[in-house]
Amino acid sequence: MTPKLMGVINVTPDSFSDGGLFLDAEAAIAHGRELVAQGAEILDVGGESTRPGAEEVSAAEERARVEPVVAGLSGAGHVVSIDTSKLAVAEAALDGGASIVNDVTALRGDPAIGELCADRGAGLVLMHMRGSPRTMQEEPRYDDVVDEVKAFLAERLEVALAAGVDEERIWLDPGIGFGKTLEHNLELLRRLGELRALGRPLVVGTSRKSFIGKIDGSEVEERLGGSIASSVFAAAEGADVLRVHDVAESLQALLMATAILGYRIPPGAADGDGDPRIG
Ligand code: HH2
Repeated sequence: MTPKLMGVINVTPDSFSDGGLFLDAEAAIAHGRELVAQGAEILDVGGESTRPGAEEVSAAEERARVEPVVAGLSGAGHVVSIDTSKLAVAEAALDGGASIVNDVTALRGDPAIGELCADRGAGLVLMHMRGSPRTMQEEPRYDDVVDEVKAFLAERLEVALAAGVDEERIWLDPGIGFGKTLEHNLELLRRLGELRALGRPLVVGTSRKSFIGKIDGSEVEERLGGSIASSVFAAAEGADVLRVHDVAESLQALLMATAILGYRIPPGAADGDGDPRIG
């Protein structure tokens, strides 16, 4: 089975790869429809950039950016996740038809997002990040990055469960590029299979990120090859959901890799089809 593709829609002026392209709601909705036509099963709508050093956006501004896009895409029957760490934005998005909250702070920004997801029966993505987007790239250090990310995700999973979120609706993400050096990112991808022991589906986002550029000096718009290679590798190591900007190209690469390798279930893989919306 090929992992699900989560297509990225950044309704921001300053996202690192596509900032300003989809700030207009109609353009963002059209882009979302195009990503679905290309094979995206989930559309991840975000109104605030998490790139290193990004300025924070008020909840009112973030809501104004994402609400029409969430409503337009979920109204057309698409599965929408809201990429936010703010309760008010998450709540408005779920009201507007989103069914998953993608919280890059893993309930550390606004812990009440846990209760919100529990009440609404929404899916929840918990991602590892060291510090906050402003500070995360200041000399990241780990004794063993995989062990530390795994322990963090296990702890955040417990917090989400204590808030009442249905375990079957929780996905975990090692947070590629969030408070990690090149070597940390590579190590996490190389040993991704170790995170299967957490028993929950894994989301992985490598698309266009700067660790690719650190390997070959490529600029953000030149990273398709590295994005695809890392996505295919993550899939082979057991990723269940890949968060990507380039859906058509990623899907073709994944179908090819799957055809060659066949779907292999890594040791310790979670049961079920890994869809938190179904439970
Ligand atoms: N990466 C980004 C944003 N949200 N969410 C999850 N779960 N996993 C990720 O790896 C992840 C994420 C950063 O990418 P992008 O949205 O393209 O850029 P920006 O944050 O600048 O808008």
